Amino acid sequence: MRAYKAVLSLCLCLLLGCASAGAAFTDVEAGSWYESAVTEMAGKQLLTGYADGSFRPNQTISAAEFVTITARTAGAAPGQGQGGHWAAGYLQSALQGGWYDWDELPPTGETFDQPIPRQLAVKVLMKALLPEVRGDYNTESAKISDFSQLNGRYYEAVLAAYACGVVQGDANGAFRPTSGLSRAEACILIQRAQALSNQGEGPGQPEEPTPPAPQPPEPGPAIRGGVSENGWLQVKGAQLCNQAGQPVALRGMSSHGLHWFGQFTSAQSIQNTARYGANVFRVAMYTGEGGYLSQPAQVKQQLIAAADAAIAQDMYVILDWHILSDGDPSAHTQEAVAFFTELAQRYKDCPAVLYEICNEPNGGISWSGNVKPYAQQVVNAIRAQSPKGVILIGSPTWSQDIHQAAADPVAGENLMYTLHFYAGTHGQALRERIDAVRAQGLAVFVSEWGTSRADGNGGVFLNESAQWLDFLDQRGISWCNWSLCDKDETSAALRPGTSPNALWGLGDLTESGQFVFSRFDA
Ligand code: DCB
Repeated sequence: MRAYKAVLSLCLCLLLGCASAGAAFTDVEAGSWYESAVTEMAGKQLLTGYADGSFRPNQTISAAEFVTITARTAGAAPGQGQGGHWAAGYLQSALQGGWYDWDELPPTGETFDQPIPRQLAVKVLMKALLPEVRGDYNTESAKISDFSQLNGRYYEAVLAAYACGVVQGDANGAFRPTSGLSRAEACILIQRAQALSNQGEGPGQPEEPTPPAPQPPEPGPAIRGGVSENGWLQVKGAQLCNQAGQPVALRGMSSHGLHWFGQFTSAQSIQNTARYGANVFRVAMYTGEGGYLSQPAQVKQQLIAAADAAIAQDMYVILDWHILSDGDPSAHTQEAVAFFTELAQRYKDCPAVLYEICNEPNGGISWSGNVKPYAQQVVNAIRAQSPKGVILIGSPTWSQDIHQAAADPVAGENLMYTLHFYAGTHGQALRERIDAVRAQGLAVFVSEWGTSRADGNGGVFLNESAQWLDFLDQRGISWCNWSLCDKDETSAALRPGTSPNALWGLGDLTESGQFVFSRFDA
């Protein structure tokens, strides 16, 4: 059970060169931002994992779990709960202690197993551990970019939590009061509150309270649908599914050309994208245009570094053989076979990796004469190393001719076909084509789309883009947006001059970037 997690941690350890496993849970990575909090709290028996030995750090924490861990941390005794829920006793004592009100978590229990909203979690935490702390309205509310979303009954607790440093904003200064929080995030918050609460009680307390030590940036929302949650992907009929066979949709960014804008595949840039909710990153490695075919060793190293940075963020990652000016993939079959053999060997045990074998075939070529024979050879080469990694296959006319692939598909399992669109150029006709091929059982993955025209510029076409994304969301179709770079073109997500090595606020995102980043968590 959950063998893929052991495989993942092994794979991460190999990739990241970890010295030791270091954690008691099967899925708490040594050296992760939450490892010490989780391990320390488990050591004090404030929390336990699941029966299978996992902790599930990225899973959203329920009200029952959050209140129970907080109550144990505060040393509260369980009361007489009703209804037989495992946490009813602690919930009852929390209610009696005034940590929350009856209507926030009715004792009848119907919401005990629901995600606890962040504003309520912070109220419970502050009431339980730091009831005396207060924050100044003007000073603290100015730190919270979405303060207007906060329900007034949580002002006092949230302002206090900001004032003493228990809570810091996410990458764009937002608190997201009504969202949930992950189990790992909850541990960090509870641990910080406990540390401050112990300081307050300690003997010889200095007159001036010591300001909280500088903290690493607040982790963003748990990546919904990351690798630790979904494991190996599999294609069932027209639908991408997780290891357990449930439908899953990946949403994220494509890099621009690695050899031009490789700086935006840095660990910080990828982490920034993950913090806004993306669970997939596409590494676009141009083959022509001075890319891989001209400088293979260097560009391949860049691709591996980018892939490993995405894997470290619990993201899926697409290795994209980005043909464009070299429109006929079969012109470089040997190079592609050698490249994918090596990469599939490297990542054969890593459930995070997807292979995109020909970005956009174009020019005077055909599906059955050029693209399919190429695809069959590369698929066979990957399968010789990686029995089940998902493979994405392009089609003529810049990966729009999926109907030709549907009529004559490549042999093999876990194969998907890419459909690329640009909202300023492509619309209803391509959407209808997607529905038609899905009805024939073809699995479609939108591995590249833009809010611009097909040339990467013009617009920005946000209404058309929203129509497209609604269409994809309704069908559970995965997508990557073109592109994560600061080039002065409308499809770029970042404003010119954005640092690849700093946190990004909304002001760093272009009009396109703001729209796209708001749609990862559809
Ligand atoms: C695709 C390519 C991608 C290209 C975008 C936007 O091409 F996969 O590499 O990106 O769509 O055109 C653009 C960059 C520019 C760069 C240029 C050349 O945004 O900064 O200068 O690549 O490297 C498509 C997609 C669709 C169509 C045409 C192209 N179409 N195309 O439907 O006509 O001509 O590149």
